[in-house]
Amino acid sequence: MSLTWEAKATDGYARAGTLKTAHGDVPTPTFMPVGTAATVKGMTADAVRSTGAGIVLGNTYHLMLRPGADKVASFGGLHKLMDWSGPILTDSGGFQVMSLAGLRKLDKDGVTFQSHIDGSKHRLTPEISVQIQHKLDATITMVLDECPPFPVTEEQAQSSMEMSMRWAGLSRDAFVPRDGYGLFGIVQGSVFPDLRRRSIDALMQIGFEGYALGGLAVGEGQEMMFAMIEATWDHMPADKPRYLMGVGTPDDLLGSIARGIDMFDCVMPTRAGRTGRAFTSRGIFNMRNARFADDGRPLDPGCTCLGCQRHVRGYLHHLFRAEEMLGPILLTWHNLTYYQTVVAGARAAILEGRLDSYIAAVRARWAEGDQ
Ligand code: PRF
Ligand code: ZN
Repeated sequence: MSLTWEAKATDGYARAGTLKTAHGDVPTPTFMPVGTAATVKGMTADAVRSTGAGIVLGNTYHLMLRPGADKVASFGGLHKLMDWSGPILTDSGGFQVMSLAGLRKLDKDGVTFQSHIDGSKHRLTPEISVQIQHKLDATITMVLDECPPFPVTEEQAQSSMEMSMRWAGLSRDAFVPRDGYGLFGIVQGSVFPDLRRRSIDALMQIGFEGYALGGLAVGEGQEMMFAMIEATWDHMPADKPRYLMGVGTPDDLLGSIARGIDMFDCVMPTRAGRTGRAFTSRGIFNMRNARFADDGRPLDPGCTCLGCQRHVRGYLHHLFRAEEMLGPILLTWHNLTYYQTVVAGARAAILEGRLDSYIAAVRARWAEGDQ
């Protein structure tokens, strides 16, 4: 049987559940660290596990170009290569082609593009994307879709969505089912609730193990993004996981969890960590800031990460100023731990029917700051 998701409790629109896969169970809501190139940058798999992560994300686009899907398969798949025995979700590539590739040409059957690494020519179709994700041994395969830019006219959003729905059917046909593995559809339709509802209907006709919301967090703003989740909540199948792609800040996560989202991925905690930005229970700090030079406190006193357990803020500040590689490593580790802590706290609150007060308390601490 394909992977399943089971609800444990609800609180308003929010859901706490369990994703059951061939590579283990994951409590939801869950945040998936981004391991684009078969690595969560700067982190060993043990370090990623220590943050509380239960599932990580990989990228078809990057891995097909380097080291290549056949190469990954020859090493026994992405889990083995990365030393990550838990589930892995891979994105399908279309979104990354549009944001990263050189020359690219979209047609009704797929996209032809030039590698951003060496300019070589490649093609992705729904079938090719699914086949690559099989070679990578993705626990969760994503359908190939097109994410329209924002803003876009309703006419353009409609024809793009209809193409993505046709591709979703072709992706389903190409997907070879295996026990504990699954294929997720991706809802498109930009900021047009009617298009999004039609997209969901089209995906449900095909049938998927999970439903992702794509085409959001592309510049429409948090309010509009939340409005789209709300507008489609009762259209989504209640017994399948809901994945909001490429989101977001801790505040985005809390607001989206309250609106029924079960899964997230985002480069934010890792990318911010590499540039000295820390997400903490007292808000966002830039560790390069001179105010941390003589600060002898742990970054976030309640945090369980290695950096917060063993080091002071003044050390992190020094590492970033001196451009030492341990700075990005420790801050990536911390940020991922903080994201997992926020989401695990939300899950515990849903199970106890107190999500609203949990969110209010987390937001109040951010507003208070640390001075
Ligand atoms: N589609 C896919 N991956 C994505 C997105 C999408 O729309 C987004 C949009 N935020 C992030 N990643 N396939
Ligand atoms: Zn920490």
